[in-house]
Amino acid sequence: MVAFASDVVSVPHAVSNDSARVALQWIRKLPDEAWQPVNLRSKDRSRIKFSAQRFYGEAESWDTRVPPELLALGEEAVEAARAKAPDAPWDVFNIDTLVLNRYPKGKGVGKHHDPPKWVPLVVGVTLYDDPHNSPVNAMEFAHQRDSLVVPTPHRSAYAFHGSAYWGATHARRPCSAKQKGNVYSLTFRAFA
Ligand SMILES: O=C(O)CCC(=O)C(=O)O
Repeated sequence: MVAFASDVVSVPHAVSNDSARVALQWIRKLPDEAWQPVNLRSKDRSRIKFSAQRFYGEAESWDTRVPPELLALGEEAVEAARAKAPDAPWDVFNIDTLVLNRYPKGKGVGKHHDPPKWVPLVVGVTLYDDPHNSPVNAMEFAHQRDSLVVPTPHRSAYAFHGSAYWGATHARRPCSAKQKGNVYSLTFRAFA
């Protein structure tokens, strides 16, 4: 048994088809300039952050609040994840930050820890432009020799907290070359 596995949950169908459709429509309307590199070393314009707090990369154009259309999606996923992980710190998890990543085929995010000063709980929703014609992507959590791969189909959510937040790294596995359109990840967080 992987040591931190009890602090990671996966929820298939965490958000409804309607919620996914509304969120995807909203995301696709964003102007291309809104997408910015993850950090100064990156060339890919793949990230938008909605928060009053600093969280890795910053851009002038980014909003300081989570838009209501996407907050609704986060709250739906929180309810679904909470039912599966009642011991996570939900009582202090007042969503104030959304990190939105878009992954074209072949792209992912390398392993990293999230910064301190945040509630040690992340809820991530994954949406696909073309879920019927794209292989399922995955998140990977790792600590020393232990690793846990969590498939992330369309409309699924994952949540990680506690030892999986502090001890393990997380990464988005590179998306398949066969993927059609983008995969989007919406990670909801709360500043401590
Ligand atoms: O793709 C994901 O769901 C995770 C993204 C992530 O870890 C990050 O943006 O720091």
